[in-house]
Amino acid sequence: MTTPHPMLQLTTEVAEALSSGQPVVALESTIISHGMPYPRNVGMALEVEQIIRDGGAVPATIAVLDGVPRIGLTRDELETLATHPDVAKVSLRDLPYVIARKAHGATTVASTMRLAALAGIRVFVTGGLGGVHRGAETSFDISADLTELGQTDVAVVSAGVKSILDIGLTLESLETLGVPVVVVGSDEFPSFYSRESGHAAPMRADGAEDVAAMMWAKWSLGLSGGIAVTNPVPAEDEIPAAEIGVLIDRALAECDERGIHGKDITPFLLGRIVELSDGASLETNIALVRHNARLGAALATAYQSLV
Ligand code: PSU
Ligand code: MN
Repeated sequence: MTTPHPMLQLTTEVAEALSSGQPVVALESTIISHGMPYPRNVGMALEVEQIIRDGGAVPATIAVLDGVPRIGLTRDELETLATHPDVAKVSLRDLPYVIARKAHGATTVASTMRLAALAGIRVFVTGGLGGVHRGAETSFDISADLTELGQTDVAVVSAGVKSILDIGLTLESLETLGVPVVVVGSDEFPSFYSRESGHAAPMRADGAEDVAAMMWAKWSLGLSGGIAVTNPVPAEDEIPAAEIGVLIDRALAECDERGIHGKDITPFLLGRIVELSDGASLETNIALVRHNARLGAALATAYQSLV
């Protein structure tokens, strides 16, 4: 077992689970503070923790509170993240700033991965990954989620990459970075709201044991970096790609018109897509996070039995 970094504060439950070799699943907090409206965000956060417990693992939601990187949060702390107006979106580059200023921060996939790894957690569940934005050839807007996947040893369960991003370029980047992208139970890479993206699955696995065996093989060989474990949204919850595509294009055009850029792009687009879809995209988002939590608990359990 890795000794957690002394600057982290773990809950007793998470610390005991890690030291006794029980499965632990990390969860991010940007999805709570900047990814969904209140009160659905806090409802989702609590529900996902319960799904992970029901799956036999211990949940560890990660955030920075008063400048302290926290691994595992109380219900009140989740509520704070969901409602507090001054919770910054914290990617990898922002960690030193929020820690030094003793501020609150909601961690993205990139920073959650790094803090999870520093705690000794190998499985992390989220909704969607960041990636290469459309137009990145001029904007250079490429999420630090990708470079982090290239270097930090955590398996990240997501429902793929939204078509607010350039899915093809995101897959190319992940290949360059040496990141295995494995789709569970499908031959097509999904696009978050939909099971389809028009891109083939780079690799396919059929269940948590298959993915756990890849984690073991990668890290036993000393191949550092993450694994993008992609879990397509269940068919009954998906929004057809063509239907959501129209709304995504409209939200992207508005983003341009308003001159929104940098770290504000993803939260703006997510919020607008919820409005434009009359809330349907939020229901799909919550359903796919639940589905990912079930897989994450099974994956942490399967991996723990190999190490
Ligand atoms: N995609 C979603 N929901 C989210 C995010 C992405 O469907 O909440 C968040 C995640 O925290 C992800 C971050 O790591 O946005 C990526 O932001 P950026 O593109 O600024 O790196
Ligand atoms: Mn960006």
